Amino acid sequence: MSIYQATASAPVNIACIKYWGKRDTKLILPTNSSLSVTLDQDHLRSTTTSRADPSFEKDRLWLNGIEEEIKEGGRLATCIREMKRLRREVEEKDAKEPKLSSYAVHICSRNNFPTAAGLASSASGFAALVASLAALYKLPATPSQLSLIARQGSGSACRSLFGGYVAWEMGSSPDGSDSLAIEVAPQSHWPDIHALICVVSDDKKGTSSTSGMQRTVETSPLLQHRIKEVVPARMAAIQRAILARDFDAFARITMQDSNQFHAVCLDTDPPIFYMNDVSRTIIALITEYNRVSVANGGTLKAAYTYDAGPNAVIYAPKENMKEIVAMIVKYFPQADAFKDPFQLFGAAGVE
Ligand code: 2P0
Repeated sequence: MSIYQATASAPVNIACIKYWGKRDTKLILPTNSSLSVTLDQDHLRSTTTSRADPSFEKDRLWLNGIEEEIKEGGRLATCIREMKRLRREVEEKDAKEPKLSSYAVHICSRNNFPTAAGLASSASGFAALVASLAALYKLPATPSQLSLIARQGSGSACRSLFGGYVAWEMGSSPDGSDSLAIEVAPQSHWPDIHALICVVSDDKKGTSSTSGMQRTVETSPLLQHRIKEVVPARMAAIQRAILARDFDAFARITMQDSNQFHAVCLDTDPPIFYMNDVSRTIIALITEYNRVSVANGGTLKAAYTYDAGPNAVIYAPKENMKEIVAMIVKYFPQADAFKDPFQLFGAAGVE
């Protein structure tokens, strides 16, 4: 008897131009395009195994060993349904293909980073889920086509289907068929950029991204300015910076966009606060580090960015990382690796 099983992994991505706001909450269509860097597979990734078998009674999923409910009409169910639909197309084209689309699947997913580290796992998780089902079903789909489905699991997941530098184009079609991820440049184009993740707090965040961003869409006047006037120009500028390997421009845009994302959170009613005093102190440190470099005729040497939580991600050319880690440890002596309340994950190369 044949065994139908496949395993795939997908890394975490960290946005430089932030996704925040949906124009369609069911299809997960964003109010602006976004751009991210996919981190090194070795450090932070989800690995997922999917298995189809005629003896399975229903679709089931385990996350880090604990079974999660697959709610009808929910995001997991949508992704599994869409992948089975693509499998049916394969089966219709080739009658010899086993009818895997009619079997239930069992899916087992693990993160190689502590869930308690306060890092979003939904991006790598849904990307790995879709990639493992694509392998199981032997789909002829490109990463961009798969990103259309991962997007419906969690918006940011669509960007984890590619390594390197990735854009999520918001698209304009009401059915979401053009809201997908594309590769801006592979990691090999600019391998010199490394990311340092400073875990400031591993508390569960107070406001989830999903509900927070909807509140912002409903109440923030600043978001309207951001999506219409600011992001389109920034998307073009950061892609130019990446293609030219211009760290100064990349860093400037990344920090500006992190700041504006947190500004629209503050502009939300009631306001949303993701950064804390430690986060702001790291901003001050990086700002001073860059100021001294520029004052001495140099360029920006590091860029901070913060997602929906207090943890800092610092992007920098590899040659600056040692200095940056030394600086962080000097100002936060408790920042010894893997000790609360402040962990350093080490410099993860870009995947
Ligand atoms: C991003 N974030 O671009 C932004 C920056 C958080 C801040 O994508 O509702 O977990 O599942 O689509 O993908 C977080 O949003 O939200 C996010 P859903 P998701 O990385």
